[in-house]
Amino acid sequence: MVSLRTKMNLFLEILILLMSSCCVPAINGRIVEAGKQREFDYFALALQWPGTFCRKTRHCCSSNGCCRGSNAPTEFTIHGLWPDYNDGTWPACCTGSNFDVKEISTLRDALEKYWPSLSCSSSSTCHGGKGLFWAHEWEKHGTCSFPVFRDEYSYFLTTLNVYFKYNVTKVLNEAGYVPSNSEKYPLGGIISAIQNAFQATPSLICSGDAVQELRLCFYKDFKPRDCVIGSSIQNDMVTAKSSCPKYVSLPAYASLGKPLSPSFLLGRRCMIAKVSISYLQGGYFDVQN
Ligand code: U2P
Repeated sequence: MVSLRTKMNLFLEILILLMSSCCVPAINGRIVEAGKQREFDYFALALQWPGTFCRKTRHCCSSNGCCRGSNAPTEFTIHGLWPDYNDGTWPACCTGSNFDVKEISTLRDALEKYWPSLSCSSSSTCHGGKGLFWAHEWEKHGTCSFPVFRDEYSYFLTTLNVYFKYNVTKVLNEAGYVPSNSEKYPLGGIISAIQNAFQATPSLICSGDAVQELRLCFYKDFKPRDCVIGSSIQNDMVTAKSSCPKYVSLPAYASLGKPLSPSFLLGRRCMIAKVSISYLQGGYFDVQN
């Protein structure tokens, strides 16, 4: 016969189990079940175009990449590396792992330059808090990239590597799609330039006619693949899954707000100079401090 004590223990264990596997509210109102999300299908590397993004900037602060005067980014910067499902949905906030900035301290300068926040507001994290843009991306997306990534450092390092290896800004510049506040470019031409370079179809997000974001997609081994599977995007690339019109712009970065103090900019130039990026075979790079 089972004693009352054993019954109580059993009850408590079940209660703890239920609580630890219960639903947690994720960012953007999506409800996810912690620990129960199936493995993702592919990665999307989301890149933002600062020329478009920074036009919306109303406030400046030192953490805002839009506010770096002549050091502001003039190429696509990283938004995030997102594990996605083929049906157009994605997992979010998959573990209880909190972002720890110390884990990426050796990557910090490279992240400031190539993965900057383009706003002054702090970002929501998975567990009800606010934090750095990187904290948001790691907790919301990075934690769902298991088993490809098991830790924060490799998530950020590999994202930088992939970003450098598939240099969208360079491909577009070489095809004649350069930042301009007067030119309009055919969306189909931009998509073709990426397809020719990487043998995969990207997806684009626009704000009006300005390109705001470009997403490159990858299999789990980081070989490029189409962002839209089973769609007519190859035949009807202009209308398929794009928020962009047929002709788009790539706005040039316009200097914002009050220029930051010379000492801030000097400090930044020194930091950036310390980041030496060298490609090793396989696309890995070293960040030397
Ligand atoms: O597109 C608007 C926001 O939805 C999230 N998103 C979109 C596509 C996708 O494949 N995965 C994904 O997470 C992004 O949210 P964020 O990471 O910015 O919180 C995207 O900005």
